[in-house]
Formats: sequence, structure tokens, C-alpha cells
Amino acid sequence: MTKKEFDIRKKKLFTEHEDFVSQKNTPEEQNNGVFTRYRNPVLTAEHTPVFWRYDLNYEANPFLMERMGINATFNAGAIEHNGKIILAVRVEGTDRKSFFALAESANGVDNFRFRDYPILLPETQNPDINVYDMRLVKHEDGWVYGLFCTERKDPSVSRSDTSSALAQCGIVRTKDFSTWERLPDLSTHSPQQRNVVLHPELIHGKYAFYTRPQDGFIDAGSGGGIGWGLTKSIEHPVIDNESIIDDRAYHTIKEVKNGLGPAPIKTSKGWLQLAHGVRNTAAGLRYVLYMFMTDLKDPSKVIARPGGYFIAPKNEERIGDVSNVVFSNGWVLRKNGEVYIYYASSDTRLHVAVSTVDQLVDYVLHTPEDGLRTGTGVQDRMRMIKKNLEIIKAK
Ligand code: M1P
Repeated sequence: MTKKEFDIRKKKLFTEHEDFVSQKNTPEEQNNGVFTRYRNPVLTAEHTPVFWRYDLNYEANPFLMERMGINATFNAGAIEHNGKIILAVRVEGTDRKSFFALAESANGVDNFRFRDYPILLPETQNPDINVYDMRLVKHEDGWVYGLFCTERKDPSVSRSDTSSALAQCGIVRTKDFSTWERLPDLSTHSPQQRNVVLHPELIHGKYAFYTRPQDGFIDAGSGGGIGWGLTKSIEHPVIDNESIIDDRAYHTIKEVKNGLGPAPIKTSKGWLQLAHGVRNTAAGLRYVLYMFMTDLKDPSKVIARPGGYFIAPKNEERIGDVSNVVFSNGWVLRKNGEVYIYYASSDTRLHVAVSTVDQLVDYVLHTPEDGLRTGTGVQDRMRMIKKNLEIIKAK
């Protein structure tokens, strides 16, 4: 490639990228009254800057090759800061390793731009092999915390086992989204922790964590369920007692495992909680989102459990690196009462769905609970059908 050709192609790469990331996003016309999906994903691998992927130096890269590809952008923490939506995105390189990068948008539904550099996460004495799924939490102590999964090779397995991993909860905090302070990893009695979330308020003067204790990296084993634990210090976070507040259950959308999504949203009725539930199918695991509500004074007490899923993979969301998955670790309550729910599909791309606090509270409080049997579900449905037919016939 001549230098002239190189420069033309380089310019085209930037023009095409700019056209792509500045596309307007619009809400879907049809919705179920609970939330509205937006048509385009808010982030894909193609949204990452050209200069993250291509070496733009002619001498070093005369074919203008993508030197360091990006495989996916998904599972993002979310927060509103200075009027903008900031996402802490799980970006996965073609080398399979994930890292975090901040992407910002003024309206939260399109035009997300990555900051020039990804986050270079400070490490502990035991360096992370992989990090993912950061939950951003504005805590009442004044810090913004980022809780994420840190994964390292399991030291207890044989040398030939190159897959077994140990997952634990890593913690960073910031006040300006530029400098990040690393705190020690959360210590619990569980051999595996993923989907750990910090509650935004102190409980009896202590930091409160939602956990997900597991026996194995993939299998919940005798563990599982969404746990709850308190620690006196965030600088030395140790949870001695973990209790399960939302367990797995036979023949439900969370039969195999579950885990909390983002930090809960406070409402006048209780804490709105968003989580994912996993069940097994002949085609592999299926991840869906579900909601519940916990008590305002005691957030470990579940006070409402709408049955079934809240969001499930739809159309192209069903396909990706890990198909049949939706996962969320970020949502934002806006001043006007709207809630922007950032959810990823099939570990590949990130979407937004919009609802309001009023709609979500109504959904959580008035959707019948899963009776755990076909018979109870049919009875609930028949009650509604009967009332509906009376309304229809009265016309
Ligand atoms: O691949 C689906 C999801 O699997 C994990 O979730 P869980 O810990 O509940 O199994 C996470 O690694 C998540 O990142 C991923 O999207």
C-alpha cells in the first residue's frame, strides 16, 4: 500500500466510524407497558475508537491492519454524572481478556463516545488475570465505587487443568472518574464470588453487600442465591456472615443460578432490585432479567417478587458469543423519573430499554408471584381473564 493509499484508507476508517457512532437511536413502537426497548444497540465492538484497534503509523503498519482487535462491548455499570450518562463498559479484546473503559453520552440512548484511554486498573498483590462486570455505585460516604469480578487461575488444580478459575470481588473507588483507588478484594467464606454489589447506604453504620456465593466457577453447587452481608470497613472488607435473601428455585427462571444486577434504586415503596436468573435448556444456559423489591429499612428483606422474567433475549439479542443471554449490571434513575436500563445481549453488545420508576414499582408490586406450580399460574391467569371478560362484555 502506498502512503497515499494508506492515508485515504485511514481517513475513510475515521469517517465511517464517526458516521456509525453518531447514528440516532429511536424507541421501538411496540412495548409491553413495562419498558420500551431502543432499536439499535448503544455500544458494539465497532463503537470502540479506531485508534484502539489500528496502528496508524505507516512505517509500522504499512497494510493498515487492525493490530489489536476488539471482540465485544457488553455488561456495563452505569451512572449519571454532571448531566451525562457514564458507562463503565466491559470491553473484550480478541485475546479474550476484558478490561474497563468509560463511554459517555449526553442523552443516554445514542452517541456514546469512549474516552481516549481505557481504565488501567490498579492491582493488588495478586494480579487479576481477567476483570469484568463493574457495578458503579454512588455511595452515601461520598465515593463512587466500582465493584467487579476479578478472576485468577485456581491454584489448587493440577497443571493440566488450564480452565479452572477462582472468581472474587474486586473493589475500586473514585471521585472524578479519572483516578481509581484499588481496595482489597472482598473477603467472604465462599470459594467463588461473582455479581457482588454494594448497597448505596450504610446499614447500622456498616457497608452492606449483595453477594453470590458459589461452590464452583460455573456451578452454584450447594451455594448460589443472592446473598447479603455486612462489613465494618470498606478499606478491609470482610464478611463473616452471609445470608441468602433470594434463593434459586426449582422450575423457575432462576433454577440454576441467579445474581444481582446493578445497585438498587430507592423508591417510596422499597428498593427496586434488578437481577439475572439462569435456567438450563437442551441448547445450554438461558439468562433472563427479573426484578424484586426489598424493604426500605431492611434491604435484605424481600417484600415483592413478581413472577417470571422482566426482560428476555429477543430477535438478534439471542445470538452472540454466549447465545440466549441478557445480563444487566447498570441502570440510571433520571431526575424526571425515567429509568434507563442498560442490558447486554449474548455477551456481545449493549442495549438500552427505558421505563419509569412508577411503571417499575407498579410492575413489581402488582405482577403475581410465581406460585411454583402450573396450577397456581393457571388460577392467577383465570382470575384476570374472568375480570377482563366482564369488562369486555359490559361494553
Ligand atoms: O455468560 C453469561 C454471563 O455469565 C456470568 O454470569 P453468572 O456469574 O451469573 O454465571 C458472568 O460472567 C457474566 O459476565 C456473563 O454475561
